Amino acid sequence: MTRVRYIADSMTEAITAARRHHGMGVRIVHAGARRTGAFGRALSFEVVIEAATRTSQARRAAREAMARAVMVGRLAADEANASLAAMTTGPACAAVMARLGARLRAQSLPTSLVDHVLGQVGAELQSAAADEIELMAQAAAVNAVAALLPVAAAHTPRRADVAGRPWIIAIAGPTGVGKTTTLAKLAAEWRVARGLRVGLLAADSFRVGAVEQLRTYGSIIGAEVRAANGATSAREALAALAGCDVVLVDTPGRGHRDVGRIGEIASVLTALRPDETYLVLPGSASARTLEESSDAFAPIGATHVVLSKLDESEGLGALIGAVRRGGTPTSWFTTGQEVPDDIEHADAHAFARRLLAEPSVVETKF
Ligand SMILES: Nc1nc2c(ncn2[C@@H]2O[C@H](COP(=O)(O)OP(=O)(O)OP(=O)(O)O)[C@@H](O)[C@H]2O)c(=O)[nH]1
Ligand SMILES: [Mg+2]
Repeated sequence: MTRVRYIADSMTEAITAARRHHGMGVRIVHAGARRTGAFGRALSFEVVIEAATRTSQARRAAREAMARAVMVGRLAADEANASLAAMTTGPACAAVMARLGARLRAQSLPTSLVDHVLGQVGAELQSAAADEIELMAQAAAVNAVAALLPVAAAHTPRRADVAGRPWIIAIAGPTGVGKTTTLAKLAAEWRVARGLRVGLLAADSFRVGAVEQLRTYGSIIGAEVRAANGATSAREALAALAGCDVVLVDTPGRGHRDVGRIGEIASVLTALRPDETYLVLPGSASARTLEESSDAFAPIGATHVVLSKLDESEGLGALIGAVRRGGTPTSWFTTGQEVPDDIEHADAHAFARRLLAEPSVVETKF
């Protein structure tokens, strides 16, 4: 007996997916809410069903019948194999593959990666019986897409992380991608929920509104805020925040063609020597812009990528292309404007399910 877990944004969605794959009479053995998201504040819903192994039984019975037929000489072995293959491929399979290909292309996944995913899914379907095709294709597609996104957890700052020195995280990227909002989400969680001493450093005090935005967050959260302009004053501002456990450095947004000013950010970061540098890439940008941004921001030496605005994206595949091009792993996803809730630890399978718009099969057997 196989158990299958469905996780979705609503209970209805999870049950609908289970019924679609296993029929209306599916037996639900567990249903409930689970806490997800980076800080456990988001909710998702799961149902665990007992998958009647009708499918596997039918397949086994067919195999046995054919084996018996071969034994009694009514069918030659190759005819038996052909019959079995006909059960596992055919129009249902082609339709599922066509739909999958269209979805991947619509999500702007680079063509070579679309072919790769279809190849992987096709290989999995070789062993699928007709009524298993959809379920197996979904699980295989989620796994294949997930394997394309490099993910690595960022460091979680702690009190007095490095004796006498705060843990320093710089956040950089194109204009308006959600750098300051991401910084505020992290700062709020670390200050309010974990009680860390958090410092915020605005690395561009000339830009109208930028320091004010940070000061507003700082006063709500209870974080000390300093502003600087240029490498020397940034070092001084950092020295003033030496008593903090973690310092988050906000940098001004730069267009990806503004090579000179990206260089200025890189030299401020060189002076600050952050422990980690996050590059923020938004799901709302085109594939071309994302790739150009990934190239243009190479000088900042990012250690982690934040994929922002996933809730607004219609081309999540383009983000995979950009991350693979830059070669820096993804650590965070942001999924809305709410501070601090709309941020999650990067999870390649969650990303793949979002890209494939699947209510998702997380585990197929347990
Ligand atoms: N939908 C959505 N909006 C977001 C997300 N993150 C940030 N935003 C919104 O995007 C807008 C710009 O956010 P900021 O954090 O100011 O962006 P920024 O990169 O700091 O901008 P600059 O400093 O001007 O380059 C704001 O309206 C945010 O509320 C997200 O994950 N999803
Ligand atoms: Mg900003």
